[in-house]
Amino acid sequence: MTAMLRLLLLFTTISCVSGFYYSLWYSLYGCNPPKSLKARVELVGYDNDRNNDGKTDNSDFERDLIDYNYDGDMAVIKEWEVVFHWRCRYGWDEDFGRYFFNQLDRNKDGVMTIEGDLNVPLSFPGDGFRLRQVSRFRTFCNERNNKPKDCDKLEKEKNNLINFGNYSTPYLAQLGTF
Ligand SMILES: [Ca+2]
Ligand SMILES: [Ca+2]
Ligand SMILES: [Ca+2]
Repeated sequence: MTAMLRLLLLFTTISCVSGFYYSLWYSLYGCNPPKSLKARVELVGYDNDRNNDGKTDNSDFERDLIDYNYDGDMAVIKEWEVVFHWRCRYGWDEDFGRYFFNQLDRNKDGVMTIEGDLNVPLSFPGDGFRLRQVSRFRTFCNERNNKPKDCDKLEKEKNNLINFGNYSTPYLAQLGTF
């Protein structure tokens, strides 16, 4: 990493990260996220089944969170790291990244850690995990008065989002409220 990049890293870590710096980072990292919601959800599902056993559990989460480290501190994931990762890797809106971080930070201490926030056994079948991503985004959009543009895609991609998974019965029941 060049001295210039290190300086940027330090500055963004200790500063309130503005949209300008996010944009700069996206350029530096060569972010090229998927455009469709379906592709994003599939990619989130792929990233969260690292051992490819068809389900997502704590070991998958812990492995995936390594990729959220942008400041050299692997043990602590900050809000801006989540916002950046979700934008760069998946293309989710920054506001949705903050919304997601707030859910990750289960003990509400302002940071995400395995000890503080992933200290309960978690396990989801692959289709259920993907559906959780769709449901979370739908709830986020429903709660917003000023909806990000991505929220328009929900209705347009509704059929694709419903059909891409082989949902099990409990999850199909949830889809009925889509
Ligand atoms: Ca797995
Ligand atoms: Ca970190
Ligand atoms: Ca926390």
